[in-house]
Amino acid sequence: MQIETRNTTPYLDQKPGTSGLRKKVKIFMQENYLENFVQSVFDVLGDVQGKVLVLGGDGRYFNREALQIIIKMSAANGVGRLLIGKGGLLSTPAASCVIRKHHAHGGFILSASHNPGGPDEDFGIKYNVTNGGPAPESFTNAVYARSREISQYRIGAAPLIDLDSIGEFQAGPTTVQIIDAVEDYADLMEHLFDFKLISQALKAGSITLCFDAMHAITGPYAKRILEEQLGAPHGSVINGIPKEDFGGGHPDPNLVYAHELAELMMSPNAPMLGAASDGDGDRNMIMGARFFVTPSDSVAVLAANAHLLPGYRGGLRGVARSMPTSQALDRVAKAMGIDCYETPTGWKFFGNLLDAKKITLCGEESFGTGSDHVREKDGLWAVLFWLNLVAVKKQSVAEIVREHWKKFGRDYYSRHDYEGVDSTAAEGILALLNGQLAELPGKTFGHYTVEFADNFRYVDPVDGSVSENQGLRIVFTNGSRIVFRLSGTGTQGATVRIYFELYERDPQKHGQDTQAVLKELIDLAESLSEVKQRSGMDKPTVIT
Ligand code: G16
Repeated sequence: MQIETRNTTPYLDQKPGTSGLRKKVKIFMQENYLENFVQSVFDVLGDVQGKVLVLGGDGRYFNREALQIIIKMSAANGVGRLLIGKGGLLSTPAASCVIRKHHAHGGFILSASHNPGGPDEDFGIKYNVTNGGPAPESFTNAVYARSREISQYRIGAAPLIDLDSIGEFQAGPTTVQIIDAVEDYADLMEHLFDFKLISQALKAGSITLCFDAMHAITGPYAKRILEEQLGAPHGSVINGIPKEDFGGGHPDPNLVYAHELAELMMSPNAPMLGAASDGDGDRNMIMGARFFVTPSDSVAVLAANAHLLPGYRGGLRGVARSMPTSQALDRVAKAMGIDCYETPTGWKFFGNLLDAKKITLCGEESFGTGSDHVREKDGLWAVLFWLNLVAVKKQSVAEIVREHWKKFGRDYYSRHDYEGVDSTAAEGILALLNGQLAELPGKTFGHYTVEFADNFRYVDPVDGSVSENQGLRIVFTNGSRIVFRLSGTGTQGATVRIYFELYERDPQKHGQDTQAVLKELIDLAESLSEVKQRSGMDKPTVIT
């Protein structure tokens, strides 16, 4: 195979965000744009001679073309073996699973997650390291620095690889192995959950299920595991064929974008469990019949009940949540006598805690839940966890959550997003708030007195690394909170996220409307931040 070293000029905008580099497809299709980023990763990795890398993506537009480029560049950079999911597909948690199981050096995951796909939409790429998790900030910062000075990249003249045939091919020094995208992941799930019990309940009809794959990557995984292995009736998985443009939809599993499922679950014909996953399969939304489980509650319920499931019978070492996620998990941890860590937003921050065996389970408000089985959040895993729980407890989803609130109290929780805000205006909103933080403690607004207000700073308890500017939080004396931050995953303008939380111990008050309960905090946040005037929007674009 002939190896070519091509000259290139740097792009200055290749800074990875919360989870890898995400941009419009058209940006990625610019000359050498993808090549520059991939070579920057190889340059930071150093010697990859003979090493194993995993490759796969969520199947969105440009996935296949990008994979062929990365295969040629891997060969030119001396990679020993590439493991690639059939069809170029691997869900993000499955990629993490394959990296770990096959002791790979790392892997490239091609996805812009929950962002829409298609020629005018989004594409993304991220590198995961040996533990199967997203590369830490030190690595992504080094890649960014490299991308700003890159002058050459290496590419091999390898023929196009048939991504749709399982088997081995040679691309110069690199063996390219096309693997079943689902198998390793499905094996792992079988070890964590009581497949026999779930299967009996599904076949007997004592549990009914609808899983919305949103035309994205989890279709093949859900069909194989839920329908073929566990015996859920055919049709339990809807929108199960991955499409390059996700059927024109927005593959984000929340009440707004997963509306087909949400409508079914709110109808009289609702099955017992409704669930959806996102573009790359790492997010999940859980619903019961006419009942929505907030992601913050979901991780708390899972932690409180983990001991009932085969993979977690030994108990939990500790748990973790991202800072804006509600404190429902902290209450469970306290009752169990285990540590609960508070990390910045971004799954990468859980990796060290999992590797150091400080935690077993973790979750985020952004529809992410996971455990030490892989180093990514895992959508289908969460669905199987809930299925197993419903089968063991023989209760509905709503009953399980209400019982949980009765025991621990309820954290009313909501996130308001203002999407597509002019970047300067969005930064102005955060700057305005930042300037007020020092004066807020001790001030009273209606029913709320500020206990403290700060710009969240994280010191990793494992390696001591420091992450600054991770969101502004205003914490009140009654434990309520308002958190403000800018999203790190958008590709157009800025997204201002405002998170609200109010704790209610009294079970008599657990049945109220969330937005109504949070109204005073919402009004306060809007007035302190001037978000409406400065964004020019009279309401949030998405409320979850
Ligand atoms: C990514 C990260 C998550 C994060 C989410 C939202 O998820 O892995 O840890 O919570 O983005 O981040 P932001 O609030 O900055 O937009 P995904 O599913 O997009 O890969």
